[in-house]
Amino acid sequence: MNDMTVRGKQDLLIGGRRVAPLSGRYFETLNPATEEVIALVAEAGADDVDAAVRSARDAFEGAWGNMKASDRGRLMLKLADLIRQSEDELVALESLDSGKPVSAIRRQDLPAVIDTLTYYAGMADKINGQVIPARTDALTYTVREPLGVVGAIIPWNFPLMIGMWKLAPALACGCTVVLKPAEITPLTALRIGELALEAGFPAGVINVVPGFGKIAGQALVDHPDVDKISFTGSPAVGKHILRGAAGNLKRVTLELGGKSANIIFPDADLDAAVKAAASGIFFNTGQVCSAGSRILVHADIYDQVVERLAARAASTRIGNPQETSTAMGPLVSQVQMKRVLDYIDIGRNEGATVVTGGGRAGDTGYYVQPTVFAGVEHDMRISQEEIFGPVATVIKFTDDADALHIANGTVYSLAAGVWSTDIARVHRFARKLKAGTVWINTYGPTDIRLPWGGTRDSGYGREHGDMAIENFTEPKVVWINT
Ligand code: TAP
Repeated sequence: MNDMTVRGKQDLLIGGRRVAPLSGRYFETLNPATEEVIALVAEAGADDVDAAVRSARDAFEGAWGNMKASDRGRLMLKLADLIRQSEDELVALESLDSGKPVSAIRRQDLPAVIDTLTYYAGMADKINGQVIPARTDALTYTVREPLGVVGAIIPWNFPLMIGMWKLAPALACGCTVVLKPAEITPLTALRIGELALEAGFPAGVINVVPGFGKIAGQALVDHPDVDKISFTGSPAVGKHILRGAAGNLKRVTLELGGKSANIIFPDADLDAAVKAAASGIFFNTGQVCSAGSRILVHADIYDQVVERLAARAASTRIGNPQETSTAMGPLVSQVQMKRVLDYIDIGRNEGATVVTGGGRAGDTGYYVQPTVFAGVEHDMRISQEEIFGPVATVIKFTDDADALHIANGTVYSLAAGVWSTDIARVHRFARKLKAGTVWINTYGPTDIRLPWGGTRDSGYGREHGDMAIENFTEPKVVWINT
């Protein structure tokens, strides 16, 4: 399985057909576990993106826009069925392209994709306006109308799942989509687009344009006929998109990075806390926006937590992501591996201590050892900047005020965790932590029914739940004199 390649060139998906890019250019996508080429993928240029936006607009004005909401929901359920039936193929493809372990994709990503699709399928015919009794001489009410054409720009850390977080609510609301997957993980997005056609989605409802961010992504952001950009990725690109979207004042939602604090007090269940802290940073090789990358530990238990965390890190089963026993695969790319190794050097040079890990694992594939840094100070770069790799920074605190000061002391505010059995304390921390999600005595679970996102460098707006409906619709007031 690890040597698997994908047959044929992977063309764009525009207007219900697989088409070659107008430039004729293709790029290689690699298996990060072996560094081997698995497929040649079409590189969308601005003219291809324009064709995709036109086909999305046609579908929006035509077949999709005229379809009953309940029929849209039914098609989404059909797609969920086809995804379920294609589980083996999608799991293998996602793993080959991204290096994620098959066991994790099967346990987490695929079920989340199906859950997201079925949740929003059920919502398609429940998007209501309100009758608002503003006057006695008029009937005044609101309807929620779909925004139109959505540009979805997604990263490489959860290609299937984050793609569906954008597709499903957009489709439920009646929008059409041009999806730009990350250049290094384009394969499952193309396959989902094909499955949607098989399910019966009209041509042009879902278009997939793999390519480079600066070309295909930028063309979507600049396009005057795109009504909304839904983006997940880095704060730098997010801010750039927000500026670019001012061109036609398109709506924007941004899910960006994090440097989340996971705070452990001496009265916590330490077995559970250490286990969750390890998976909070090492899951998906640390390539998670809400990774608990700063583990804040009370001085009284600092040494024992560091020791137990290091033992867990050292026993992580790293290996071939296609094997079901593998817990941790490679990083997604050589660029990401270098970035993480550079940060490990920065941490050493700043004076923090590598307790375990600290280097590349093997010499083929983009593997980095799960690494635990102790003696980390709050103002060090490894404590402030998002590393996006399997690197835990363990920071000592002395009391509640100190913990809060450290936890809230970065430019991010996506998520945080607190481990304690003191009920007053956990409520106090839930209130005072700057984070879109606060986990108490757990770390990391998400659910499509709950709003997800952050503020400051973590993002702009919220995804998931019924809040996502607001992301893809506009209210309209109707005033009828009576
Ligand atoms: P980004 O560069 O932000 O890439 C995210 C997406 O945006 C990709 O599809 C990318 O295209 C596209 N993009 C890049 N430049 C663009 C532009 N000018 N206009 C429109 N789209 C553009 O992130 P990355 O390089 O993949 O990852 C870098 C860092 O981002 C990570 O280390 C991490 O800190 C953060 N990140 C956060 C998350 C979440 S979930 N919040 C997820 C992944 C990464 P390409 O295909 O060319 O990359």
